[in-house]
Amino acid sequence: MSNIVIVNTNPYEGQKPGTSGLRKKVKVFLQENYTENFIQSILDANKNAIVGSTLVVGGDGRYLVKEVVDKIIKISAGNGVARLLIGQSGILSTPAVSHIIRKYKTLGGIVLTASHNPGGINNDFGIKFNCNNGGPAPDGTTNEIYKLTTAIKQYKIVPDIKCDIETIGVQRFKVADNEFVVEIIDPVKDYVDYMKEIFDFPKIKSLLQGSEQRKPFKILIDSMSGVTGPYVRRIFVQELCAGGDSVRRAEPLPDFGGAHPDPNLTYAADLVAAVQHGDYDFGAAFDGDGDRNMIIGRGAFFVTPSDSLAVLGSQLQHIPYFQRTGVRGFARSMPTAAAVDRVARDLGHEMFQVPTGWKYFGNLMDAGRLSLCGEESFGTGSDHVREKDGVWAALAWLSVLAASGLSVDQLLRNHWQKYGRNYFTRYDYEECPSDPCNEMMQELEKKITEAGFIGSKHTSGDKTYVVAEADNFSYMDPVDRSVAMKQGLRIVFEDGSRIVYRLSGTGSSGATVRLYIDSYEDKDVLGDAQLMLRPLIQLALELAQLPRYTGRDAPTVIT
Ligand code: VG1
Ligand code: CO
Repeated sequence: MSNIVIVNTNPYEGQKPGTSGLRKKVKVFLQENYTENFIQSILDANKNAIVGSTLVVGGDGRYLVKEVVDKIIKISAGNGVARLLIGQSGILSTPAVSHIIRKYKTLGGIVLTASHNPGGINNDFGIKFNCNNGGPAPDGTTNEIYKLTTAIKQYKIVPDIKCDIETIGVQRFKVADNEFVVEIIDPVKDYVDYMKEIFDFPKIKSLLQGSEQRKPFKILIDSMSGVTGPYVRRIFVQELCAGGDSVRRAEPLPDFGGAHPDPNLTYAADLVAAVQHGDYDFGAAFDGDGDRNMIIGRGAFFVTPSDSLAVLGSQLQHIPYFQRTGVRGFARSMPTAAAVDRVARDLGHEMFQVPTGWKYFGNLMDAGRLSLCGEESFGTGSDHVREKDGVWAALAWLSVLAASGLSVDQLLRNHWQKYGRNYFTRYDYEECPSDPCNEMMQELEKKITEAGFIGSKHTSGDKTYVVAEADNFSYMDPVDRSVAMKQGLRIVFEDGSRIVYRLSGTGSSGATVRLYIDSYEDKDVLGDAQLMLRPLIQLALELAQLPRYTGRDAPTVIT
């Protein structure tokens, strides 16, 4: 029998979860009791429900995941949790955690990831709590966790539990007089079974294999050394028989091979080059924890996440899951371009615009009002789980491609022909000094909310824009009526084009400024986004005096 030990501790400042959990440098988490404090606070936020509960635990394979899994086991045991479901070796993708919470009806789960941020001893780690709907904890819960971290005095731990997380199976421990069970599970199986229910695997397989009339459809899937490697191998290689050379970087590495596991044109440039110069019809990349996706077509034709959402929205009838459930509303985060809004209008679905962060979609899904949603930051997903889901998005695209018989770029061109095109770009200025960036946002907010700004005219290049609306975006959840304030500065012009400024809530040091630009064209749909948007970009930089405040004359990443 093992005993519970109560350890005295002191609060740490700054354990406030951001857009998606608590993200800090590994070395911050390594401070004495830092991680223990946060875990204890997560458990305490669940109050009495924690006693006798089941929790899911897993992470993206980055540096420190296994050590923190061990701490979670011991602290859970100390707090009366009855059972943990843990991915073998501590591996579970974020969407897989969401699915497992829902499938086994657990109280929630703890996800160990800093998502698309780099890993390794000198980089980032993260801890996130998901609730019993499988989704990231809403603001109310994360605020409660934060409050608890500011006052914590003790945590409860069972130090002498020795648990082998490398071997699948059930391990039973006696803690005080109760049984504590740890079940090490296959990280991939439940998720793959679910994907086979959602999609028509034989149909995707025959697309990939080709037929007498049609060449095989060649794909290249890049896991970026993140958590999706084992999922991708099982699904694309074993189930869909795509061939071993159709996956790359499919081994999860603690430091992601030194790369930035963020599927965009900058950090997944390798994949883009491979598809551009190789004989591939389709490429996809996923981030560290497997919730983001980037989709490209033959010749590395890039599909913006905003367009990806709109195209999928118009084609859901090809996916068996939606044939069964029907299609309810659509949603996007505020900075995401409004391409999907046009599809929703056309098909008669409800359309929602929420703040940045997947946690805002959960209530709408739980209320049965939302089927498909996405963010411009390479997040796409549906109500099959309560997280965005990279592998799901790739399978959704392959389903649509199989049904239509078209190429990725033909599909996009047809879509633009029908609905017009929302040109979109995002500029990221990563790890800038914080103070000037905060000041920039304050000054800009003042400027755009001053009397006279609405209606003002701004000339850039050969275009003149008239401001129709300007605010700091706020959102009231239509289900529980909770309000999220200050979610990004928006300037909307009379012609519908738009500039959005936000500070990132996922960075671990300094400030990351995000600038989002979009405009709509109904005829001129085949242009180059950077050229089409140039006058607006210029205007956006000037209005905020962004180069002056950030000290940068170019962004770190352009999407
Ligand atoms: C970013 C994205 C946001 C996304 C969040 C989590 O947040 O902009 O759309 O939901 O990351 O994604 P921010 O606050 O840095 O802009 V992930 O893949 O970290 O779970
Ligand atoms: Co992620």
